[in-house]
Amino acid sequence: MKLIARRTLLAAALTLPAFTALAAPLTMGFSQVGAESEWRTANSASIKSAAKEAGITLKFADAQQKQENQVKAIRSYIAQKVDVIAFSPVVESGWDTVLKEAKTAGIPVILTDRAVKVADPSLYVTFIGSDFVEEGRKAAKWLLERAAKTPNASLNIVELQGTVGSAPAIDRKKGFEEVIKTNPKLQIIRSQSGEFTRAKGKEVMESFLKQRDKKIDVLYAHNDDMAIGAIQAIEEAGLKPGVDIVIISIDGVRGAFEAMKAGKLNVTVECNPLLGPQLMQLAKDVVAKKPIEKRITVTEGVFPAEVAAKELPNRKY
Ligand code: GYE
Repeated sequence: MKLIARRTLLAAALTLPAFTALAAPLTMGFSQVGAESEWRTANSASIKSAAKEAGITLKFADAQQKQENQVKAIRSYIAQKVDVIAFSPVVESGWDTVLKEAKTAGIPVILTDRAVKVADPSLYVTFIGSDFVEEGRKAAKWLLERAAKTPNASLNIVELQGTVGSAPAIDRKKGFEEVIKTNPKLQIIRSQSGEFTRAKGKEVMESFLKQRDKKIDVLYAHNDDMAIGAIQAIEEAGLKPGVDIVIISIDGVRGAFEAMKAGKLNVTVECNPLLGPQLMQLAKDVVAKKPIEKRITVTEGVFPAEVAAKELPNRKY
């Protein structure tokens, strides 16, 4: 018995260095936008659990919606010589310098969720995330169909935009406008940023409601959290959300399904935050120098209030 044990130990010791070299865990530095919404909470949880599952050592920093914090985090990941950097850029522009620094250090960069505008696309390997322009179009198409039922009525729309300069705010506005302009009866009468948060969504909706020059028929919110904040403002103003004001939003988080079940939200366009598992696989492929697609999109649906009760138990975020 003893002999066998000693032999096994010896064998293990002999193979140990090779084994350690092979299994050295990959290290990823991840810079997250913040914790501004239900979507973001689900996204962060997905990234953390997928890293664990994939055996990847994750260094994770929350930038509290500030670009300068993201730049700092990326620089510290470069200094720590991580194997791969992944980040969700809060805004589109202003990344050239720091991404050049990562490139010079030989550290590959993966964009997740939001895109950047850089002069040299070789500054990142790939971008995995939703098609936000398409989400805006889907939101508007739902409204066009609804408007077709009352062809003579004009509809005044107010818009709660996401974070100024962010890819989802720019693209969701663009896609929505592109489709609604096909019907001149649909007009955006006010549009302001609610920074993707409930608190700001409520505050901006309150100010929209106070300006009594025009009746508000429709609210288009770039995410569910702002819509949920706005619902509160609408109720406090003595109006019925979902009835007096039709409400359209994007993400498809649990809170939106609950609001739809309660008849306070009319439709949500899905934007899937569960990007963790795909991101970890990508990181491994990138480090292994496998060929990678430059753009990886996510397939998503549209959920009107009529299906909310049936769909709610199936929701994963
Ligand atoms: O829609 C919003 C979040 O970038 C897709 O950011 C993401 C957006 C999401 O704060 O809720």
